[in-house]
Amino acid sequence: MAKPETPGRPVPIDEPTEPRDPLPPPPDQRGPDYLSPTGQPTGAPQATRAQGGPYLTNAQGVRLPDTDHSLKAGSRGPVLLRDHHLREKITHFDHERIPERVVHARGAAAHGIFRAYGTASNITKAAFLAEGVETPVFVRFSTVLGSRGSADTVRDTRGFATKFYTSEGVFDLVGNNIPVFFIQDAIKFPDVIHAGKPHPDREIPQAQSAHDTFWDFVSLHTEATHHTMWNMSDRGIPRSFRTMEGFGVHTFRLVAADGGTALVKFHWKPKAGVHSLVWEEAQLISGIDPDFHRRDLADAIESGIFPEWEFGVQVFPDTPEQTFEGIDLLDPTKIVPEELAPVQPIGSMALTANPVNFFAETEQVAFHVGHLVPGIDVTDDPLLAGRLFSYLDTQITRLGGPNFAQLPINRPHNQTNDMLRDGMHQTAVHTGVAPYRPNSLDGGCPFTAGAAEGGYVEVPVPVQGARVREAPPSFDDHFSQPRMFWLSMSPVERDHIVGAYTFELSKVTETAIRERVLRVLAEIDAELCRQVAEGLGLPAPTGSPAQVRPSPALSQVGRTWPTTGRMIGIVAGDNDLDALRTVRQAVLEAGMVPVVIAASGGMLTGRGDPIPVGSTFAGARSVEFDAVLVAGMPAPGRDARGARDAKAANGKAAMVVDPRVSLLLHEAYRHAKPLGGWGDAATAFDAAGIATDAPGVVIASDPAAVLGAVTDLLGRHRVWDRFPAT
Ligand code: HDE
Repeated sequence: MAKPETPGRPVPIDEPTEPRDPLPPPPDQRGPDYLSPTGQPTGAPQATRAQGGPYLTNAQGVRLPDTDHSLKAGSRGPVLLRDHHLREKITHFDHERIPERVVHARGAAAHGIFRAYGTASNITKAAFLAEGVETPVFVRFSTVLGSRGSADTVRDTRGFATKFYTSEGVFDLVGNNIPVFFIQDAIKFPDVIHAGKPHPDREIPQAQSAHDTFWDFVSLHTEATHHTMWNMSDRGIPRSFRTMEGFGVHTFRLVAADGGTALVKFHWKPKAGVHSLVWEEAQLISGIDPDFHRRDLADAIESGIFPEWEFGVQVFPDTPEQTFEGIDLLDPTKIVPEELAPVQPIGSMALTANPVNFFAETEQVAFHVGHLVPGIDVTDDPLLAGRLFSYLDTQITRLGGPNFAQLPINRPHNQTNDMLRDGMHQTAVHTGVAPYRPNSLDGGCPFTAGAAEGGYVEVPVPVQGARVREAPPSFDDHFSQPRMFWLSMSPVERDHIVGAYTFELSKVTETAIRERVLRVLAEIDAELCRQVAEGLGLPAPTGSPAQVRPSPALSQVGRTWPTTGRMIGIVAGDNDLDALRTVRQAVLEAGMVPVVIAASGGMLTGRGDPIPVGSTFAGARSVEFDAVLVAGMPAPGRDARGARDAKAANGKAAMVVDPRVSLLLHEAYRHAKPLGGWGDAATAFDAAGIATDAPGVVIASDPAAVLGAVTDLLGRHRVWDRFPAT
C-alpha cells in the first residue's frame, strides 16, 4: 500500500512486503572507488556495508520515519519524555564503550590461515599440527602500557596473541615479541604494571617506560634486567608488526599420540625479517602517524601483501629437573640460545584479511593461556600459573559477564556442547531439561571423551613439595643472560642500547634511581655502564659481570631479507616521466609500494600516461618510507615560501630545491635509510647537505640500476655503516 505524501517531505516509496537488499544509491550519492594502498580498485566488500535492509528501524524492528529530530511539543517546544527512539538511541550510545584491557589496551588484529608442515607430529598429537592441516587464526598485536588511543611506535614490548580455531577446539598462544618477561612469579604482575603505567597523580607519561616508577621497580627487582635490556634494544621499537618475532615465552609440554612428552618453547619467525625503527624516527611517528603499525598491517593485507611467519619450536627432553644445558626451563626470564637448541619449523601462518568491525573482532577477542587442545599442556612456570587464572577473570569485567565465548570472534569453529548456562549476555537458547551429567532425561548425553575420543587429558605429572612462598635458587641469576644479549649485539645495536638507557634515565628525576640502574648495568658490562654513566654525568660503578658466550642469533643485523611490502617514496616533478613510470612499475613488480611525492596532488602529466601522485611535499614525511628515491629534481612547491626565501639568501642548490624535500631527504639519511636518484637528483642531495658518495646513497644515470642498488640495500633494512658505531 502506498504511503500518503507529507507536504515538504521526500516522496515515500512503497514498502516491500519481503526484506530486500539496500536500495542502490542514486548516481550523485555514490562513494568514490574503493582503492587499495597500491592504488588497485578493490570494490567495497559486502561486509563493510552498514545497512542490513532498506529501512531504518529501532532495536525492536519498528521502521522509523525520522532520526534527526526529537519528538517535541511544537517545532520550538520542549522535547517530550515519551520519545522512545530518542532515549533508545542516546542510551545505547552512552554505553558503547567497554573497559579497555588493563594491559595491552592498544592493539590491531587480522584474520589468517595457519598451515602445518607435520614436522611436529612425532612430539604432539595436536590435530592442527598434522601435515597439511589448515587452521583459521585471528592474531592481535598490541603494546603493553599505553591506553587504547596511545601511539603505536612507543618503546614497549609488543603482544603477539594468536587464536587457532582448530578442529579440536580453540588453542590460544598468547605471546610477546620479546622472549622473556620482567618477573618470575605472577604475584608481582600488579606491581610491575603499576610501576610501568602513568603516575597515579598526574596520569603521565602515557605509554612510556621513561619515568621514575618504572626504573624504580626494575632496578629493585633485578630479575627484570633481561626483559628491560630487550626493551632498550631495537626490539622495543619494531618497524612493523610484520617484522616482529613472536615468542610463547613460557616452556610448554607437548604430548605425542603414544603418550610421550617433550618440553618446548614456541617461536614465530617473520618471513620479512626482524626489523626496527630508530628512536628518533619512532618518536616522530608518534606525532605524525600515531596509527603507524595499525595502518601498516591493514594496508599490507588490503594490498595483497600478506604478512607471513614461520612457526617453530625449540624442543627439550622432559626430564624431572626441567632444565636444558643448565638453564631452568621454568624461569621466564631466561631463553635457551638458538645455537644450543635450534628452532625447528612446524608450520607457517599468513594474515590474509582485515577485521571488518574493530569493536566486534579486535576489541572483543578474548585470549586465554588456558585455551589448550589435546597434545599441548602447560608446565609449572609460576608466571604461567598466574596467567591461567588472570585472563578468564579479566574478561568477565571487560566483556561484562561469563558468556564472552559466545561472541562471534571467540566462538570455536568446531561443535561446542558445554553445560554452561544463563548469566549476563546469554545469547544462546539452550534446549533440553538436563544441563547436568550423568542424566537419564536427555538420553544420558553428552558423554565424556577419553584420550581415544579426543578428550583433553592433563599429563599426570607427579606433584610434591612443601608449601612455601619462595623461588628456587636457579631463579637467582639475573645478569648472565642480559650480558649474553649485550655481547651478541653488533656495534650499532649496542649504540642504540646505550642511547635508549641514556634517554630513559635522563627522564628519571631521582638520582638514587639512576645510580641504582647504573649498578645493575655494571653487572652486565663495564663499557655499557661507562657510556650510560657518561651520558648522565654520573660516576660509573664497577661490577663483576659473568663469563658468558654470545648468541649470534639474537642480533637483527647482518642478514639479508625480502623487501616485499616495503614503502618506496619517489620525489618527482613533471620532468622525465618515462623514467618515473618505469621505476614505479618496477617497484610494484618487486612487491613493494611506490608512493610518488610531488609538489601538489593529482596527476603528473607530460609525455605518455599521467602518473598518480601518492603524497605531496606538504603531506609526506620521511618516516613513512623505507627508502627514498629522487626522480630528477623537482621544482619548489607552490607554497614553498622557505624555498623562495632561501633563494634570495643562498646559492644555486637552495634556489631550486623545496625545503620540504631537503627535510625529507635529510631525515631519511639520518635514519640510515637507503637513498637514490637519477637525472639531476644530485642537486637535491646537495641542498640537503648529503654527500652523494655517502654510504647508501646511490646516484646514477640509469634509474633501473639505482632501484636495483637501493633494493639490495633495503634487503639489509638500514645502511648502518653510514654512521660507524662508537
Ligand atoms: Fe598478559 N594479560 N599477563 N602476558 N597478555 C593480558 O588479558 C597477565 C604476560 C599478553 O591481545 C590481560 O585479555 C598476567 C606474559 C598479551 O587481547 C590480563 C601476567 C605474556 C595480552 C593479563 C601476564 C603476556 C595480554 C589483559 C603475569 C607473554 C593481550 C587483557 C603472570 C607471554 C592479549 C586480557 C590480547 C593480556 C594478565 C604476563 C602476553 C590482565 C597476570 C608473560 C599478548 O589477563
